[in-house]
Amino acid sequence: MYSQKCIQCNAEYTPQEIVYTCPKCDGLLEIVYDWSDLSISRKDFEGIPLSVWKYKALLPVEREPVSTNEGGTPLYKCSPLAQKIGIDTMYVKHEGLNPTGSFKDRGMTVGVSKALELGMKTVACASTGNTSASLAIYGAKAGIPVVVLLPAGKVAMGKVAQAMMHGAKVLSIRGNFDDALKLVRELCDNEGFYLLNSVNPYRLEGQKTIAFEIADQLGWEVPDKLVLPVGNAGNITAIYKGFREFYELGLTERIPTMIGIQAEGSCPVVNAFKQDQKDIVPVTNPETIATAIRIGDPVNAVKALRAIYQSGGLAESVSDDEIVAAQKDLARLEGIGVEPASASSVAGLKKLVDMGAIQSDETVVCITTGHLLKDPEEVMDMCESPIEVDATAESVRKAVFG
Ligand code: AN7
Repeated sequence: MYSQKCIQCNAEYTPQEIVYTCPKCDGLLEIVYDWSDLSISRKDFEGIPLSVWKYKALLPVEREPVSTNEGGTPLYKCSPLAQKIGIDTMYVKHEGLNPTGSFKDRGMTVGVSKALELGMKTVACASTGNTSASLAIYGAKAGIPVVVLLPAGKVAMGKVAQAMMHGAKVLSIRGNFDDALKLVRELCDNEGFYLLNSVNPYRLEGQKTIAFEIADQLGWEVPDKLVLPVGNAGNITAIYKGFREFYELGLTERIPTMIGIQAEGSCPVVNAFKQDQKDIVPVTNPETIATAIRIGDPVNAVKALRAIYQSGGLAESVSDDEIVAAQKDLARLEGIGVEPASASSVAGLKKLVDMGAIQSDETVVCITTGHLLKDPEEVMDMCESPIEVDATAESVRKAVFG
């Protein structure tokens, strides 16, 4: 049993109602469950491989899901990187190893399954890239049309390639992500398309399984600090909800502190946090090398700030240079290849350790949200180019030894 509940006025809507925000007060909606009849213990999860659908009992889908092996991502213990940053114990949960190379697949397997359950005929989203790539594959698997609106010229190449190849209708909007999101919301309202941005509360239910998996992978312990990039602010909300639910079900003993990281040129949530505000003032011209989180008016900001305040967490910004340095550290010290937005979590951790906001004996999990191959152009700009040489042993030797 579950319903869609407004986080502002507490109005409740049935699972079948197509509402993305509260029709009464425009507040954000959250899926709330009545689990009074549910008896669940750690034993119920033993011996079952990790995946989003391992936790089906805690997800709002009744039908056979539209699924393609999402979730079950590794939690790497990172010793050289931890040492460089100056902490004892650090893990990286690499969400870049999902089917399309980002955490969005967790949300889309639930969201597109729900779209079919609700009888929706077309699904749509605005995207900085990863959401569109993910919606494209789940739409393809579900056999329904997909429409995606992207900010023209600001989406990493790998992501556009995925949306195109999997058969989505790809529109390039002459505007930024925030413009595209406004337009797709209008399109969905007017045409009856199902909106699968993270304002849709069902999508976030899939993403909360990141928290479930971390607890599962750490033997039902939770870390002290959870650090992740924040763009449209859905994922931080979802992961906090997941940790809260495990705690409320008695599966874990506490909830980690949630730490959101944004890029300096695009940090409305950080600004709000630093001024002790419950909502953001949008940033009008967001700019960062981390195009995935180039978002000035995050739709889930109110939820994200609640997650941060309720967990005793914080929000911090990092520069593009810090992001690229962290991306190289992940790649070269740990063999973990991520796109720039993902590296902001590690850049943020480093900054917070340097500032004394995270202590060296605290256990930290950083989420890396998307794979390196999403944005090959950024790599070409930021790394030394291949050295072209003649096909002779001598010129190869010269190039290697200088
Ligand atoms: C790699 O694809 O918003 O704070 O349209 O692709 O939940 O929005 C992407 C977001 C972090 C931020 N890391 O997550 C989109 C989109 C990567 C991302 C985020 C995104 P949210």
